[in-house]
Amino acid sequence: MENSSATIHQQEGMLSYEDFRNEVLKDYRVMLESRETSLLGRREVLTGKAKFGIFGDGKEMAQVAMAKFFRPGDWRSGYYRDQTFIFASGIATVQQFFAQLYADPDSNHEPFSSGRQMSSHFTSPNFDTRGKTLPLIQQKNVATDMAPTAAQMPRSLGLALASKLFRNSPVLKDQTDLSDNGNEVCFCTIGDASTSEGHFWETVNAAGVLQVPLAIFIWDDGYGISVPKKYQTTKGSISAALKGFQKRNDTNGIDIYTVKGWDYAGMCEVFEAGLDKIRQTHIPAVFHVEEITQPQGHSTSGSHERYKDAERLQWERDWDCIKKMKEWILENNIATEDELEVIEEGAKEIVKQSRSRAWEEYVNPIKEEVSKAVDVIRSTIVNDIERYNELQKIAKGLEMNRDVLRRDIMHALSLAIHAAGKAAFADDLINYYNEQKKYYKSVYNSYLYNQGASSAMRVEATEPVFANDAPAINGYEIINRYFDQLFAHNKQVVAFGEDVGFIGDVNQGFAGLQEKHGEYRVFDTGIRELTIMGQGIGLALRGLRPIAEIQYLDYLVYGLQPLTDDVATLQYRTKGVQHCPLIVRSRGHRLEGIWHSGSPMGMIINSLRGMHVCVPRNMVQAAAMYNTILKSNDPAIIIECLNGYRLKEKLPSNLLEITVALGVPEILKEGDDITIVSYGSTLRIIQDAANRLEQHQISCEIIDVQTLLPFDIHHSILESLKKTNRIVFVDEDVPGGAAAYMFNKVMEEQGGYRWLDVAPRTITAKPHRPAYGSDGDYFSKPNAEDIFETIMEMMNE
Ligand SMILES: Cc1ncc(C[n+]2csc(CCOP(=O)(O)OP(=O)(O)O)c2C)c(N)n1
Ligand SMILES: [Mg+2]
Repeated sequence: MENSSATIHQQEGMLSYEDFRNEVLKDYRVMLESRETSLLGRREVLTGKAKFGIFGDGKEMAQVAMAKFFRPGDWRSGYYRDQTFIFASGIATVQQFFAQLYADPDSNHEPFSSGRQMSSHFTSPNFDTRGKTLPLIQQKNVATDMAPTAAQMPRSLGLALASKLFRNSPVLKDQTDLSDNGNEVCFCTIGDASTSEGHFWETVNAAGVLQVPLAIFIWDDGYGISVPKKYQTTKGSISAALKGFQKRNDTNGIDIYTVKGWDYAGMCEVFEAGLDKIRQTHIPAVFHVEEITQPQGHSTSGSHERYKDAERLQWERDWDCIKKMKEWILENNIATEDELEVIEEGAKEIVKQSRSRAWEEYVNPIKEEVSKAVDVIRSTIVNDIERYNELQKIAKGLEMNRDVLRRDIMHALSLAIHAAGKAAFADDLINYYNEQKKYYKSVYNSYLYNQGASSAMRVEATEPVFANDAPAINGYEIINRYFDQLFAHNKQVVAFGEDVGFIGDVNQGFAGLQEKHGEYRVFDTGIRELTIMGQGIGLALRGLRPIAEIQYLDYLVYGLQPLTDDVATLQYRTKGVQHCPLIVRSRGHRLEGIWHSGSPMGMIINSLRGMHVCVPRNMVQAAAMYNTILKSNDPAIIIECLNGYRLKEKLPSNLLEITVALGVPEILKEGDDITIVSYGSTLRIIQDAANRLEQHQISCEIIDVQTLLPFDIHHSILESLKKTNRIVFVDEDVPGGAAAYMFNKVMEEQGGYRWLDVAPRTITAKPHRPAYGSDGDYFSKPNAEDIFETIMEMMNE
């Protein structure tokens, strides 16, 4: 230890001793403020002022050390223990931390999630209000946090990969607002126990293969809640377990460093050298930070005395990083005990004040809303003394409630409306209730989707134009020509996935395009759907326009977690602050057998609220959907028809201009007797059935919904139903899946039940997976006979 101050002094290079000393004392202060935040934060929960707390106590020293090397342009993708790093980097104030702990919905107080996320979930904006990327190179960036363990891993890979593309892709050289020649490092943090997740291993492997500037910091406090390392990690040490990934001179791989979470000088030294190397070489690294403590246990939900023995608890007290920092400062004569005491007292005071300000700012608006509601209730005029007394009682109850929340206001107003009864002059009361309802809706229910200028909902339809001699070519050739033009036109676009690069995807959509547009624009990945999605998320957050491919829709399940937890919730959980314009490309519905015919659309639309779900029936329509999404900053999944690549389609002459308006169905065939609602491959089978029905004088109106999310926003299906009075919803999902969703939309949301002459139906696939072979397909998926017979039955009812 004796030489440590000399080492750090040297390593700080140009720093004068005074600067060095100030730097150390500043770090000590930030550590103390952060610790005090954790201590007071826990108290706020235990006294009922906040609902749940999770804090970064014990990890302070490692994080002030790491933050020294976090530069503008860099990205952090971490988890809920990183408050100290965030404070040290100037991304959040202690007051904002408390505002989040209280769930303050005002974005001026809590700019990361507007009270929607629990404590320690930070965010930086990446697009401006007009939808243009911000100069990300000038700010310290944070991919907004998530609670699922290791969920930050897949996107970390993409955030780091972006640097590699910016450094190597010739077309991106001029993107100097987004990258400084790929010098940006992604700082990823993870707990020791969360390294047990597959996400961690898939990411580390991919980073070792790709050679991207990813720095993974593992906070090793020995536990995942109560479960110790011996049940989590082979050999009880993640750095030992990772040994085979270690890079040698003649291989790719990762660098591995181990440091101690109480050794300030040691960590500063290793982090500085390690991060410099990552920045320069793009060789990823793991920093295994061992011997970290957790003074208050995992969260406010329990106490760690339940699972740590006396010896461990004593060890945690002895090796607490704040105690160690103080000892080190004193041993090295950097400051005196008295000087440190001043810093300690100052830190406590600052946190106390920040907490009080955050609380005041949080409760004052609620108090005002309460007093307004009380006034409105009190001033409601009723003729009946009983009703009058009841209203006064409700008002008083609300006024006297010391832990009042907004839900109590709504409850009181609702009680008051009913107490006032119909005869009263209760208009003001009712109006106020409705106004507040609307206001709270904007507070708590807005921004599931982009509400700004860059929303895909603003894109209008542009129809394809066909020249007189337009050739009819295979579907895969249409999409191939489209992608070719797209790469030439939009340099932010990159496409990748299994077999996407060299052979140009299994159905040749990208055939020849790697050769033509370069290996940094169209490229292969390993078989790793989870991190293919993560790759796409990270690239999109950094301002690129990734098309990330899932080879078959059946395998989306492997990559679904980052889509449902990260992409789909992104707008909502940041209240529109962060955008992730990712396009997931896949292909599905019918072809062959149990894992190549899937159409799990119910699963998709239920798990991906917050993304657009586009279901083209052919490749011209698919191209139009890519264009629509690319004109916006919204994420989407576009599911092409597996059996559509070899069907002939006429080639439009305006492939790059065509667009689809999302949520606007297309009437494929007009008819009078029955409305058939569907999408994708099934439409071709419906056409066959409709032709046969036509011979029985039954006229079918066939509607392609085009997109499932959003769904028929102008209620055009209802208009059709008003004409036909009969409706059937057809798709290839299981019973109760997406067809039931469409049914619900039209019957309940559009009020379609009022226009029915016969019971509406859904025709779906069987509940089992589809059997192999053409007969397997016929008897597993809806077929023309099913549709014909169901409709005949409906006509005879
Ligand atoms: C996917 C998932 N599984 C379980 C949980 C519940 N959970 C939250 S934190 C945690 C332990 C994480 O331990 P570790 O990674 O060591 O981080 P630490 O909290 O110790 O810093 C668990 C099991 C979760 N959030 N996400
Ligand atoms: Mg842990």
